[in-house]
Amino acid sequence: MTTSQARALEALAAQTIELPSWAFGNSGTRFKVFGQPGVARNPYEKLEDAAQVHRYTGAAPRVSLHIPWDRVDDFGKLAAHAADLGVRIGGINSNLFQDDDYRLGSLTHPDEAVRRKAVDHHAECVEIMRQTGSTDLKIWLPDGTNYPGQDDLRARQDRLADSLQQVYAMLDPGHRLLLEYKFFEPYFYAMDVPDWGTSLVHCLALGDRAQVVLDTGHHAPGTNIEFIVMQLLRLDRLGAFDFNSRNYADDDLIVGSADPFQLFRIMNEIVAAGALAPESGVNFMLDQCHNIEPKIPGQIRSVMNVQEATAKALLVDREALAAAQRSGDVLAAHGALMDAYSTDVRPLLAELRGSTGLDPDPYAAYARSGHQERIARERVGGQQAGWGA
Ligand code: PSV
Ligand code: MN
Repeated sequence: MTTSQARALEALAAQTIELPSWAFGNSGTRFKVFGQPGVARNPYEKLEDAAQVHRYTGAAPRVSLHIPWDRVDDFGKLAAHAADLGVRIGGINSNLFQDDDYRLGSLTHPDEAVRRKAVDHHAECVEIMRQTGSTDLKIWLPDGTNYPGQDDLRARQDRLADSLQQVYAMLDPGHRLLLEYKFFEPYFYAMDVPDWGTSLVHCLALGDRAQVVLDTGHHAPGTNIEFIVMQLLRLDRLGAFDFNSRNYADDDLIVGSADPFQLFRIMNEIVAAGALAPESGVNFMLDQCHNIEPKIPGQIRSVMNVQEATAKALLVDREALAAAQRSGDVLAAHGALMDAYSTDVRPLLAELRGSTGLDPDPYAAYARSGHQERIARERVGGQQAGWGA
């Protein structure tokens, strides 16, 4: 084994990826939600499914919750259940997009009473963070307008800044506020946090513990996402990723499926900035929906895709790359990246898994385990969980 492979193995052993609870519920498009046998019926079962992903990959020890979808009577009990399963609760996602009061906005709404309701929802989320040991409050702001003139764009920003300030003030010292941006949907003229610049401006105004969330599906086609990654890292404001793939809109497909090269380029910026280390604070999360494929294997595949892109980024010969860049050798510099990207890293990852007692092929090991058949058999009756339920 070369030194660079050994170093890559060490870094890969420390990498973790956070799973979304909602990936284990039924999901679909506005046209159809396809149910699947054995789908989790409550947050406890979602955690059991997530724990399977961790069991076979060894790299997914945390689960994000979405409130109110994952509301339970006793969050301490839910956290203990997670611990029993060998995982823990990750970020707490607030939900500002499924209440009739939010038709014209939530944290930006013209009516003070609606803004208060949206702010208060975060008090519940912060309390859940305390009860589950979570450190991240994640806010995706669905607010926006559909028509020019519908509302005053600047006043909405001012109201948002004020609401976020109130939410930030609720946090405990070890907590972070993570603000996600998205350029369109559910509104189609002007979103109130459409881009990383707007998210960053609000985070800078809030304080050090406010950071930007980059969801890979939330950009216009052709956007150079790795540039944004680099810039946010440079400013120490990249809090987390929501990883997924897009072909057209916010498709929420398996990360690395539509454009594995883009995922490699993103991970290359991460590795180059030393941000892979857990201490960097960048939380690598998935935000995906498995509408037609089975959910647990879909998440396993996703974790493996992130690991593969990371392994390739770790194999970039940084010295050769820097030398080529310094001497202006365009093709040698590009070649240094492409050599790493073209490397088959599956044997290296198999070795990583073998060294920790895991099956070298998590996907096949899960398929052989009989778990999928067992949950299909046992989880009968009750209401299957769903995105939005
Ligand atoms: C919005 O499209 C988003 O990316 C936010 O992260 C939400 O919390 C999530 O999707 C829900 O699936
Ligand atoms: Mn997201």
